[in-house]
Amino acid sequence: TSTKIIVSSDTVRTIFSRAMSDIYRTEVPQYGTLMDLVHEVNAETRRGDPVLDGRLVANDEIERLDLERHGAIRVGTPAELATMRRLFAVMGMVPVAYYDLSVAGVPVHSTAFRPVGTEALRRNPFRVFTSLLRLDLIADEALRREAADILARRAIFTPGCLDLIAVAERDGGLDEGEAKAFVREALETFRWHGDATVTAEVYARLRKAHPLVADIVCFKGPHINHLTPRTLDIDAVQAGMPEKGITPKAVIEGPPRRLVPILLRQTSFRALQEPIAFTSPTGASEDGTHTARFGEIEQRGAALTPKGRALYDRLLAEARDRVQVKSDGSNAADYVAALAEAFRAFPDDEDGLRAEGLAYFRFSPTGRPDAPKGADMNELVLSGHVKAEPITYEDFLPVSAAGIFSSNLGDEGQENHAERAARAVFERDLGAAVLDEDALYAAAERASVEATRAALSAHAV
Ligand code: OOG
Ligand code: NI
Repeated sequence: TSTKIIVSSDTVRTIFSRAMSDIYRTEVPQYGTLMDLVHEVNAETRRGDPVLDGRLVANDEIERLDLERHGAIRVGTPAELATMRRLFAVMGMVPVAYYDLSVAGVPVHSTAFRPVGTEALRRNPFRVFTSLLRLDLIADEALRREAADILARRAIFTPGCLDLIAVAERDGGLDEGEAKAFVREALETFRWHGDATVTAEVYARLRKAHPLVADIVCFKGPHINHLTPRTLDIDAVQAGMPEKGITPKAVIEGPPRRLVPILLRQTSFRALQEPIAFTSPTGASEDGTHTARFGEIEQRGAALTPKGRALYDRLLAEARDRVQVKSDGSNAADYVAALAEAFRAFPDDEDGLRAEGLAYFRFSPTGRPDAPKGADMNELVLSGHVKAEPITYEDFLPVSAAGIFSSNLGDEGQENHAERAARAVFERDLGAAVLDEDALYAAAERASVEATRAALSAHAV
């Protein structure tokens, strides 16, 4: 027997994310337009900011930049979620963080499948935000049972896909031919299928319960509902969108524009109205439309420590308490001003963020000799012996983007209790615990501190 030559899971992920992007470009033409705009803005930002550009080049981030995007799917059953976990594992993507969207009035809870190693993230940080429907949050019991029955009848993975997942698990990976076949089969799960599995009448009833319920229950698979490229300057992309015939929402979600970006800023535009075909009792199909898919862009900044995140949450809530964006967007400028005002309390320079322990950093030796003994990392940065760079936030902020902080959280204790219970159910359904995102950033920072200390003391001898 010949030994199988296994391709790295990073490679499988890259083949998949490229193929996904190609498909989405044909399915959602505005995505292609947006990609072109992001490309232009990124090139311009690099030209205008030599320091940023130098950092991207030095860290091999240029390659990652063009590949970088996230997608989102919503599955209907625990079994679908558990198989999704095995599918993503083939691509080196593991579940990180738990997001309880019920606090935002959305009947799902979620995780993000993503690579976690520094090297894997550098190669291709492609991530997929994955939500599981919570039928327990649908009030109408008959409707709940009907939805469960519809979901029980569908198979969202092809037999070929399931076989190749099993092969990867058995052999510890796939060879090149298997990897290509795997991506081809997996795409069947993620692509758009215009044929609904239900009648127009069933669709309408599920939609009335919640639009998301209809989107999750009525189709053959969990079509990817958006694919989001990363830009270096989200304000420039937002400003450039109307010229390209794209109308973004009135304000960018997340922190304000800053010199040192933090966490995640996102903006989106309205989904396509897609023609769909319902089944009908007579066998003939009936035409309809469905709105689920949208466009989104994001700019990523530094991952925050728990202390930084608490400050972020507080300042965001403060701005939101002062100005609520009207649905027509007419007071967007007031909101932007209130946000900027609130965030004056958040240090906007790397030294300040480090000194106050608000963000995570990756440290490395500069090569300058004679580092003072006993100095801490911040002192070594100031003395020029150590370089510090913010660690990029790789996760999501869906709940704060939904804008529910100050008003809807209600009784803190009760909320936390309910969240813990839901999270345990989610992890049981997933078949694994989700990784703690904060622990990952802290470990990355700690590893860089240890490597830097080792390098400095090797130098000292
Ligand atoms: C996912 C929403 C979460 C993001 O960027 O925060 C998300 C969904 O609507 O299915 O993608
Ligand atoms: Ni998104």
